[in-house]
Amino acid sequence: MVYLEEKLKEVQDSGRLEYRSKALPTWCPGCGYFAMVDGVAHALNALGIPKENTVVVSGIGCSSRFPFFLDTFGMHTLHGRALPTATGVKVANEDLTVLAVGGDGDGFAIGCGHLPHVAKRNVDITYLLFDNGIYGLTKGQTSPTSAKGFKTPTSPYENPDQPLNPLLMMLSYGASWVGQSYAGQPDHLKEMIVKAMAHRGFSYLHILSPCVTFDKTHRTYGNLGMTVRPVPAGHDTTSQDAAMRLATGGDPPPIGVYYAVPRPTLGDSLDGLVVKAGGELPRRRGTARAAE
Ligand SMILES: Cc1ncc(C[n+]2csc(CCOP(=O)(O)OP(=O)(O)O)c2C)c(N)n1
Ligand code: SF4
Repeated sequence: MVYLEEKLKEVQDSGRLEYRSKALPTWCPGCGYFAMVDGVAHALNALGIPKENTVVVSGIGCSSRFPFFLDTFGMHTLHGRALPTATGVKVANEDLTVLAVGGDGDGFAIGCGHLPHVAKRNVDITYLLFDNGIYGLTKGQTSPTSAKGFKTPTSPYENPDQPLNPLLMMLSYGASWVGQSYAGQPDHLKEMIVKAMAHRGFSYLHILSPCVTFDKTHRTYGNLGMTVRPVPAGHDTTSQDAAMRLATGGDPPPIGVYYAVPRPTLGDSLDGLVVKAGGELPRRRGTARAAE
């Protein structure tokens, strides 16, 4: 009881509650996604980003209910379409802090065609990908990141497919910030969301997250708790080669920052075109950011 009271006081004193909506998450008890709500509220508070300057865009899935649980602006769009919508929001108003969120099905199945473009253009948004290795909302079909051999309600004779490697894909598409975290380590998750959001350019944070209802055998807290390990000390986050080696090293690959390099954003390129065409740049307040 004393522990709970102390925890409640810590949350009340932290300023994070200001970013939470009155809607309570409707996820199954124990779902990894709860940690993401607190993680984003923490990051917005830590970076001093006003909630009225923040837009959270999602697709469809259990994970994509996310915008309801924050007291920011938000859009719950179509399945797989969080990234193009988030790109449009950012292009329309560079002053906004824009987050895209969604599941492995939303991002790497129906929405997969958008990934290379948002990465190569270096759109200045953060993409939080909640990877539970399954379609949760539609009751447990295999997803592009499901393990080979995984038995689900819709693959009772085992999944015959190899999983995709999202970290390797995002690195090869040219994302300027790539990292991984785990919902079962909320302090690490908070720190990584802050780092991803502080990056100027496209940041991709892959978050391993158990679906406690439809996966009792693979991506469980028990299994992840025993296999998740940190990125080795001394890893060079400016080396794409080193980051790719990390992304292919282990199941799961380690948690931490893989790659972080500065490069002009889509907004910078568009500004350049406006100047070339003799136009006038809009007046901007500038997005609040902490030093990387
Ligand atoms: C165009 C379209 N196709 C299919 C669906 C059905 N559908 C809804 S959510 C979903 C997959 C959700 O999986 P994921 O993105 O991994 O999210 P999770 O529920 O696991 O968080 C699917 C196939 C849909 N809503 N719209
Ligand atoms: S079905 Fe799975 S992913 Fe969806 S809320 Fe429940 S535990 Fe989370």
